[in-house]
Amino acid sequence: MTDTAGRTRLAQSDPDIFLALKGEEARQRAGLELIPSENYAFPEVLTLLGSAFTNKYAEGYPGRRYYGGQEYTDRIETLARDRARALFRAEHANVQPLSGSPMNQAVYLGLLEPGETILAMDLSHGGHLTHGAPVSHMGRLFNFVRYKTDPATGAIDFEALRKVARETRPKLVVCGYSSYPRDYDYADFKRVADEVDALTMADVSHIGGLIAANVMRNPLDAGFDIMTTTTHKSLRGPRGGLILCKERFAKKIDASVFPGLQGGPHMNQVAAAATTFRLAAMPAFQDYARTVLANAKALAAALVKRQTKLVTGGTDNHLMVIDTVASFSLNGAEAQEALDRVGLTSNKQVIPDDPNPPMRPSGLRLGTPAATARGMGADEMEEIAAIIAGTLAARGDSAAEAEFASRTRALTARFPVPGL
Ligand code: DSN
Repeated sequence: MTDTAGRTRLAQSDPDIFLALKGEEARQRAGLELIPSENYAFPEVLTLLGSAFTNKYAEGYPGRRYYGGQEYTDRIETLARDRARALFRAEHANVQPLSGSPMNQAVYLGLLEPGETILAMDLSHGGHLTHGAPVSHMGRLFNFVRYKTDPATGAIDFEALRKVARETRPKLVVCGYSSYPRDYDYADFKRVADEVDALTMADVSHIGGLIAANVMRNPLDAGFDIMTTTTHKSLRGPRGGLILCKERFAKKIDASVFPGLQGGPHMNQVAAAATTFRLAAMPAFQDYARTVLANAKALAAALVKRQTKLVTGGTDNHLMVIDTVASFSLNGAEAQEALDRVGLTSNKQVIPDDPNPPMRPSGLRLGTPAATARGMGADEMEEIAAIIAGTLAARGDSAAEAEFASRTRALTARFPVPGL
């Protein structure tokens, strides 16, 4: 809620929540988000999320809804779909998934039968929960089989992947990641999938904005059948999901999202997604995306210069993973907590075949989309790396941490948070 009248009312009617809101805003201003999946939404997005569209039910699709009063909801959803198709060079777009998990579930449930086989990346090697982790419902419903990265290079091992594909004959090959710091050659995935007659799906949730800006490869250009992305990460839009596919899957995907999996779409989110797709097509967004990548390279290099060991040695995208055990003799949880104390927000992260458990893993994940949205560049990446490496090397020394915390505050004071 950004309007003054609404804030004044909230302060009176629910002071507890109002104070928490103020606290979170202050935390976001004074600290710095380095979690690679987080970002600062465009100010226009914040306005639309708190708009009249939140009041409206709109089950169905434009021109075919179950309730009346759809003049403007039809208009925004049609614009959102058309803009998404143009932005990503897709034949069909569904903009209704409420977030990333239902988005991927809708694809699996729409195109496969329960029990069928899906080949996807191992979670500790960079995959995602919705790619069939045993703790997820999808992991129980479908038969997920795994590919991994090569321990020597840290890159996807395509020979091993081909071998698993031939042995297990998956119906769907999924690629996409939440902690893999490299780019993919999507044509390689497509070749393996074609050999075994499997469909191809790329979950590009982390890099959707970088693909929209054409600074990273687009799997649809390599002939992928399906591409999914969340809209709130590198795209800077509302929390939500987007499914892009070939026209021949359009009917099945639409029916799977609604009525298969979801009820009423969140039309405030659809409106905000439509505006996000327009903003992401602008030259300023391409500059932003290029800077996200340049900043990631600069941050990685500045960390390596300070004796920090990165998984795969560096990055080709917006994220990197520090092996905190090898670099600082700290587990990922201890490292995350130390950085929290100096105002840098990161997340503990499992590393490939991590011997340690997920709540106390061996790594820490960092990314540059949010810092770049505040306008930070190469000089700031150098300072952030110095604060990170210095804090982790200080291993809980409170005087050193106080010094690094004041350096973080000095940095963030110069770069306002967009929209706050
Ligand atoms: N939570 C997101 C991430 O951090 O990668 C993905 O769901």
